[in-house]
Order: sequence, then C-alpha cells, then structure tokens
Amino acid sequence: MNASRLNDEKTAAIGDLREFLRISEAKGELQVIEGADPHHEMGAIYELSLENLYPPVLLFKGIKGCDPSARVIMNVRTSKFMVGDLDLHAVEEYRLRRREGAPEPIPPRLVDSGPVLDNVIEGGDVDIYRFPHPIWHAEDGGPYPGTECLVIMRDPDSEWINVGTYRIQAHDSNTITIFTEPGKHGDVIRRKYWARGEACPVVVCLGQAPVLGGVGRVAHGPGVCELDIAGGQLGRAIEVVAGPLTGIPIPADAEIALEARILPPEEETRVEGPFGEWPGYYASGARDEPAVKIDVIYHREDPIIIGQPPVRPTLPGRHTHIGGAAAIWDALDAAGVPEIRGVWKLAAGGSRFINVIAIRQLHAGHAKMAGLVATGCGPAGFMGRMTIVVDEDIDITDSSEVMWAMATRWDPKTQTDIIDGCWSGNLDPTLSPEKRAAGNLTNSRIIIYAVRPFHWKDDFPKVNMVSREYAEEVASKWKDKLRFLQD
Ligand SMILES: Cc1cc2nc3c(=O)[nH]c(=O)nc-3n(C[C@H](O)[C@H](O)[C@H](O)COP(=O)(O)O)c2cc1C
Ligand SMILES: [Mn+2]
Repeated sequence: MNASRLNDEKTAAIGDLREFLRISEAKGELQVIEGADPHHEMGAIYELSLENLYPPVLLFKGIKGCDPSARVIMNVRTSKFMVGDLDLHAVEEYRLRRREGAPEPIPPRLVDSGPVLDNVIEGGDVDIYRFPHPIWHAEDGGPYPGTECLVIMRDPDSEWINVGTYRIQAHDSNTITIFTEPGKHGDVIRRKYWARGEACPVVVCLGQAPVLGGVGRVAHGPGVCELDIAGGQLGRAIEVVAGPLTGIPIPADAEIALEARILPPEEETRVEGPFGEWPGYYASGARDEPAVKIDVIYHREDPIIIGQPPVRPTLPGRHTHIGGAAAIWDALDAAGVPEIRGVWKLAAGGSRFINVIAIRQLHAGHAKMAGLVATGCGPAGFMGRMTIVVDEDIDITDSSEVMWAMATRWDPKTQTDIIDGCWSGNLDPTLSPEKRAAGNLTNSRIIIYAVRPFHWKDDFPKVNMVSREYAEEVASKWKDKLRFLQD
C-alpha cells in the first residue's frame, strides 16, 4: 500500500466514525464483543485490551440491560493503522509537520439537516439512561456516558465557539455534570453566563468523527474554534446543523447530541466523582459541580458512543504522548538550548509526569539550561513531576536505559534541583487534603541531571559494552552458525 493511499484512508477514518469502523474491520483490527455488562465488565475488558501495545478497536454490542441497537466503540485513537510507530523518529516527524505549519483552519459549513436529527427526544421523554452509561471503574461514583465526548459552547461576548472534551457523569434521566477544571475554556465561558445570572447553553456530543475528539483534547488559544482546526486537518469543512434550541453548531453526523443548560452553581449542584483518572488514582475525589439539565436529545439510528475512560499509565496500550514530547523539544529550541538530541515522556508518567531530555553537552552548565527550560516551559508547565537530563548515548525511549543513567551518572546530592510552587491540578495524587482545601494546587518538581559531570566527563569511567558496529559485524559473521542470532 503506498503512502498516499494510506493517507486517504486515515483521513477517511478520522473524518467519519462509521467509516473508521468499516476500515478497522477491513484491516482485521476490530473486535466485536456481545453481551458485556456495562457495570465494571466493559471497563475491565477495555483495560485487558490495553495490555497490548496496539489494542484492537473494541465494539460493544447487545450491551446488558441496554437497547439492543446501542453500541460503544473504544480504542478509536490507539489502533495500529491510526498511530503508526511510537519512537523518537515519530517525535521528529511531528516537529517537522509543526515547522511546515499547521494546515489553514477551515470553518464549519452550516447545513439544513443531518443524521443526528433523525431522532428527537424532548420534554418528559428525555432520558440519558436510554443509552449505554457504563460504570467504568470499581470506585466510580456513578455512570460516565461521556469520556471522549465534545462539549460545545458559544462565548456570550463574541462569535467564538469552543469545543472541549470534559468528562460527563449521569445523575438522573435529565441531569448530568460536566467536570471542567478551572481555567479551561469551558469554565471561562460558563462563568460569563453565570455572571449575568443566566444558565450556560451547551451541546454535548457522545460519539462523533475521531478528528473531533482529537481537537477537543488539545489546548488551542482562547477565541480559536476547534471545529475550524478539525476542518483544516481533514481538508474539508465539518458539516454542522444549528442546534434547534441553542443555535450552537452540532456536527451533522454526530451519533448522539444533547442540548442542555449548565445551571449556575448557586442554583443546583450534584456530587461529581470519584472517577478513576489517568494518573492511575481517584485523586479529585467527590465534589459539588453545577447541575446540567438536558432539554432535548438528538440521535442517529443505532447510535455509537465513544468510550475512552482513563486507566493507569503503566499499561502498554496507553501510548506515550508524541505531540507533547515534540512541543517540549520545540520549546527548548525556541529558548536557545543547543544540542538537544531527543525528548521523550516515559510511559509510566502518563502524558505529563516524567520528561526525559537527551543532550550532547557542550559546556559546563549546559545540562542545567536544558533541565530548567524543560521544567518551566509552557508544554511541560502543568502537572509535571520529574525532568531527567541524560547524555546523548542513552536511548531515552527505553526506561531501563534511563534508569541506568540515573543509577550510574547521577549523584543525588550534587546533581539535583528541587523547585517548589509549580502549577498542578486536581488530578495530582500528591496534593494533600490541606492544599486542596486551601485551593493551593501547586506541587514541587525535581530535575535530575543524570549526565557525566561536564568538568570531568573525559575522565568518567568508560562504558562497558560492545559497540553497535562491532556487534553487527560479529553477528553477521556468526549468524549461520548460532541459532540465537537468527530471529
Ligand atoms: C478522554 C479525555 C477526557 C478529559 N476529561 C477532562 C475533564 O473531565 N475535565 C477537564 O477539565 N479536562 C479534561 N480533559 C482535557 C481537556 O480535554 C483539554 O484540557 C482541552 O484542552 C480542553 O479544551 P479547552 O482548551 O477548549 O478548554 C480530557 C481529555 C481527554 C482526552
Ligand atoms: Mn478551546
């Protein structure tokens, strides 16, 4: 298969959920599961699937206790044909695409109708429980129909439409909560309505083209409409219908869309959480969050909800964040730190906690420049924990090599910086109850300089290992005779 064919196929898959499903099946990457229990069992099957680096796309059908036509699709963004290789080369390719410039945004195209409007449920018939609403993890405080969902809002002061992914918990037939961390765009916008004494109109989609989940999770600037970014990525406008009640654009091929109101918190709240989160804990606990009232539900025939609940980052199928590593590398370059040879996020740290920087040291203090910038720059600023700086001979995509560098080149007393008062969030498990209560969402960071100290690096003991070149030479000479060299 040539590259352009692959690109066409990937574009088709990210632009349309049902096309994604068809292509996954054709490629043998689809696993259909019938009769699973939405109460913990679906979550457990999902977690088991993530024991594979490239888990299959899961399609749950005939879900216990649900309408037989309802379906849940999982692993939309982690299948092999969507992801490709996960290595330093992928980080470099990502940076190259960033340098070539993001595709020009294409605003959505308003159309009169679309499959999302095929079924309309309103008034007393509104019932979110008609659709699958799994309880994903054992300690979750309730069902979460919205994980990789879209929360679409209109800024009351401008024409800005924002699309963000924030988790959705169901509380009763027409009440949900939307957990939006302070400062996220959805939070900024809802506060503006509340300040005027109004509820905040909102559209929630529970199943949509994969490209939309892709842009909903990324922080674009305020005023930027994520639908335009998605259009740019696809090379065509996203088709939207105007929400009949709110006027907010709804992707015309969304599987399920809710038109709803986020009530001011003084009017009505519900206890949100706990929820199993991506660092691997239930850290944000249970809090009061504003109640969200559903006025109308629209859905396609046989709707498909996307499920993407968080799981512990130690599972192989929880991929490292290639784009995040690329963004830190770009920030190091922009700050003028020379000779960066690689940036990687160790999988166990999820997308945030452990960043590793490989440098070729040029002068005394060079490793420190790299460590300080990589810790304080924008893409690493939120919820970091460790920055590990290593020499360029370390394969930073291999945790065991990084640990070896720490074990053998790092003197904890003299090659460490600890910095306090850094930006953290509710999901950080190390925040004490006292800090949470005081609203002090900050943590400390460690910078580990696991490099040969510059001023005596030439006297540092030599590495005891056969060189790659000599190993390959010997291997090719002995391959025919030695079975262990033949695989
Ligand atoms: C599956 C998934 C679930 C997420 N859940 C939440 C959430 O519950 N609350 C939140 O504030 N951010 C959540 N995020 C992160 C936001 O989507 C991300 O910060 C995004 O930039 C928000 O959009 P905004 O920048 O327009 O506010 C989640 C991301 C993903 C991929
Ligand atoms: Mn935004």
